[in-house]
Amino acid sequence: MLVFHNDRHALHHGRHEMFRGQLVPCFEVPARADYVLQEVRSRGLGPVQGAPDAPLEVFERIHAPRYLQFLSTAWQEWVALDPSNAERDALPSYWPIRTFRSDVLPASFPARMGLFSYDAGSPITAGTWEAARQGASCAVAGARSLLQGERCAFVLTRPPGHHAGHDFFGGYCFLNNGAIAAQVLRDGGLQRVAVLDIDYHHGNGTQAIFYERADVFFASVHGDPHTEYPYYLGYADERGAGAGLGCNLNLPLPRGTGFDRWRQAMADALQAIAAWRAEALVVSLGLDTFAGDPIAGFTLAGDDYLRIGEDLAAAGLPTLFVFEGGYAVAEVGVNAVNVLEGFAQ
Ligand code: SP5
Ligand code: ZN
Repeated sequence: MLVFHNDRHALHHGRHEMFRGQLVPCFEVPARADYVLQEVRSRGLGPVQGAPDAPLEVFERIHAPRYLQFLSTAWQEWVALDPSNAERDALPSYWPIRTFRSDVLPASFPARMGLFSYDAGSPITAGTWEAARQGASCAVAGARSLLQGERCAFVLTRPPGHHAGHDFFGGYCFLNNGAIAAQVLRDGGLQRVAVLDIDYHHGNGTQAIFYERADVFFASVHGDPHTEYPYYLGYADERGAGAGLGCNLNLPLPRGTGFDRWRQAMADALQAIAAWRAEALVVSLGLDTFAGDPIAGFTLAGDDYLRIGEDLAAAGLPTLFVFEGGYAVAEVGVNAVNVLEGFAQ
């Protein structure tokens, strides 16, 4: 399996996120991707390559130009507020929720931080833009490899992507790598592309991006948002809108769910994707469904990830895997490569 590795991922290295009124060390750390790369290499999954910088126009197929402009200069603006800010990550403090305007673009940098985000857990650091841009370029390259006839490829990048929307960051995500890949597949000539999100957390960004579209099907198996992040999206009654009605499938499961029930939910999602006649599959591959994950609540075991890979292979579609969450750092490499090896065998 081809592996597209973001060799600039460590430039995004958040120090703290807000949790219960305190700044706590970030869960989404560079070591996550390093463990996955180490496991890819030691098990000989396939050749590891980088990717050429994709032009911003490719990202603008998914993200708003003014959002990309903001991200590209956010760190410089943060430091310009006060030179001592260079020692701290940038986090938002204000958000324009109901009754505020979201069409304005305040000159104030903190005001724009809130305009373009939805939580206080996703710090912007000196290298966030560089890392995110290179990761999205890997997603573009991975999608193009499928267009050229590869059966499967793996985009090994962080920061993750599935919580990032058309014009917002959150959930440790800045550019929606999976959505960008799906769009590259569409623009490369495929008519019907499915995104299957198996991260513990609902992929609210991806869902929102494609919610009114009939050409990209979004299916997600995740912790029930009644109790689990991101709380405000991911319910079973969200089925798409307008032309996209029927092209969105959410399968929320209660905290504590084990592999048998989880596996049946993924089978249901794959069944819907097959019935919809998808031509290619993008898998948002989160490993935070693992029993040992520090911020999630399912109870999957290491070997279960081999079965997941086998089940995905049985769907018989060209498949692009995109790395998302998974915070049991020492195990995330084995679990990720179990899926990929299960698929490739
Ligand atoms: C890509 C991805 O998996 N993003 C997840 C973002 C979750 N952010 C909220 C984390 C809530 C932390 N709860 C900590 C419980 C510690 N015992
Ligand atoms: Zn997650």
